[in-house]
Amino acid sequence: MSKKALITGITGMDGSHLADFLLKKGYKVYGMIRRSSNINLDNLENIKENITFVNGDMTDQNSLFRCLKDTNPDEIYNLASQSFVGESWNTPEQTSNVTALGVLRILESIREFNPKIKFYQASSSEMFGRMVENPANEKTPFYPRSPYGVSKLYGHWITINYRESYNLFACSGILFNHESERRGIEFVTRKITDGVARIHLGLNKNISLGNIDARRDWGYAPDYVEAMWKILQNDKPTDYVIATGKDYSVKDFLKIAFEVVGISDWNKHVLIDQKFYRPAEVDVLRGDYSKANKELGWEPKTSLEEMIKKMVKSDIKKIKSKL
Ligand code: NAP
Ligand code: G4F
Repeated sequence: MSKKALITGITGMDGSHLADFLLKKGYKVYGMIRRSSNINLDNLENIKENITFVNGDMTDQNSLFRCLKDTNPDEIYNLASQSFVGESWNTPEQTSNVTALGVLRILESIREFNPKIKFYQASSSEMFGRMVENPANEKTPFYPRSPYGVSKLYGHWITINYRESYNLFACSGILFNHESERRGIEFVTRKITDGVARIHLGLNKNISLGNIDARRDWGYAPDYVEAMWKILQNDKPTDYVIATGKDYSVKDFLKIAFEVVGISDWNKHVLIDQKFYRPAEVDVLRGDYSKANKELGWEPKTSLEEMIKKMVKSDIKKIKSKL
């Protein structure tokens, strides 16, 4: 019989890539979606017929319990979150409710309904924040720098606590930044590839950005969802850093993205706007994925250049189709 997986955050970037991956593995996939005046299933366009949707919200304990009862999954991938760091200063309470307490609510539902369900928590490199060790590994102390990072840290520790308290198969993947053609438009990578596509097509002249000296360890989301799955197939529940081990600046990203459309003087098209600066910045993130490599046989497959090329080309295609 095929395994059953419940994905929270299925409409997002990772949720949709994970659904693609699990369907190919033969899983029965359930996706939790929340009530909204305009549910957006764009990322699931090609697979939505193969997914069973259930209604729930990370801020509503009973709805989560019902999702578990109605689906009785073998595995839960908790990807739902208010995931935009910048927004977390505007809505710190809502961010904490979804991103921190939401994890507790699912763990409580698992404990009550079926403690045998395996649980994956989407932890984040934002927990390392002002990195006290570079590259960061699973033993590096945390130093979050945003309401989002603090909320993720709660989700991370409550997952460990429920594993240790109730013997749950509950694990975190501490994923460093990962991107794809489905990345939300507010994140810097997609904002750049969309902007480059518009400049290339003669629709815009510039891209307005904040701190372009920030450095990130950027991987490709389809490679990273494989790591999520591998973490739950392991024989022991534990946590893993998932990263590429290389960091680049936003400036490096701009240079590569503009080169895809043959523009070498990228700085002529970039404006710096203070409104995109953050009250507290994470200057650099870089991860050491050697534990995942050794124990899970996982490694990143897609280079930064390959990924940026895919994203720029996809944005050109998307924009052209709407002209
Ligand atoms: P994303 O594209 O922003 O997707 C977030 C998902 O969460 C969406 O499906 C959204 O649903 C759902 N959601 C938000 N609030 C909810 C609520 N109250 N109840 C139920 N669902 C809710 O994020 P992503 O980039 O795919 O990231 C997936 C997870 O990994 C997130 O937890 C993120 O924090 C974490 N993470 C991401 C990265 C990265 O670089 N991408 C790195 C480390 C960790 P709607 O469509 O209804 O808004
Ligand atoms: O693309 P970002 O918004 O991603 P950030 O803050 O690193 O967070 C992402 O990765 C985390 C993992 O480390 C996830 F947990 C989280 O959910 C999310 O997926 O910003 C990247 C960097 C920042 O330093 C930001 O200050 O780019 C800088 N930046 C410069 N100009 C900008 C902009 N970021 C955005 N979003 N927009 C700008 O105009």
